Amino acid sequence: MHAANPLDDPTADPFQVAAAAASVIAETTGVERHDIALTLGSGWGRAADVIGETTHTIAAHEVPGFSKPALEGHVGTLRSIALPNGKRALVIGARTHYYEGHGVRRVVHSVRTAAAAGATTMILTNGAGGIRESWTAGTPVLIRDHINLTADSPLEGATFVDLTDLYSARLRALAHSIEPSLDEGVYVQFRGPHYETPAEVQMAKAIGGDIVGMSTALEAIAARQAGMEVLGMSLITNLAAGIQQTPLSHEEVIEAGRAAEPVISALLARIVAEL
Ligand code: 8IG
Repeated sequence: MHAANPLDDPTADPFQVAAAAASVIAETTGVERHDIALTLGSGWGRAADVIGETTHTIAAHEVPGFSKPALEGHVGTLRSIALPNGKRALVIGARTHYYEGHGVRRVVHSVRTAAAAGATTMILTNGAGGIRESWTAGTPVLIRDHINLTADSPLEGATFVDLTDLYSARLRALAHSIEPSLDEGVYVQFRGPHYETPAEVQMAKAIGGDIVGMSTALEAIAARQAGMEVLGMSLITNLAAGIQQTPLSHEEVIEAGRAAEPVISALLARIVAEL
């Protein structure tokens, strides 16, 4: 059995749990503050090995509020990495997805922990489906904006947060200066865990979406609430249902991620080096 997660207590203050998690990270690593945090989704895991030198690896379940990953290919660790430019990165390899059903507090806990650990830049990556037919599996895309179709929010009560420039124009310009060929797109978060029907993909396209996924929008909102600057990137691991003519499979997604991993990891390392 797992120890009870403090976030499952509805009377708990999620920001206090995040502060406790940040304290454990600081004590375990001896690093008082981390400057940048990265959540590495499907296909992006290798980036942790190339952006800098890992000085500490912490099992996520040893940190308050975190849980073991639900999925193979999602590594349940937090890593403290010394970057070549002297900054410190916290790499979160333990994403909790909304579809796991533990509630949105658990989903955004890693982002709040990163903010409590001192991070002012939040890099959110994911594997996702592509709606644009010009994209192929293995294409990395910058997230320009999102549409949140979960009908949920990490914000509680009358907390009004502006999302006009959620995916920082400054950071997108920086990414473009490093890789001018990067496309940008609007990320549409569905609840999942089923993939969309072709009709739902056509709806996402009609309302302005380019990318379909199951993770990043809720996390980005929490990052903005915490005052962080957000960079979002999707690896297109498949074309969305009905855009590609063959059925979607998780194996296909994992394989596309594996194939693209060296290229996108190197790209992310070059971006992080400029932050
Ligand atoms: I990887 O086609 C991956 N994640 N919603 N749709 C949604 N999420 C995804 C997809 C997809 N591919």
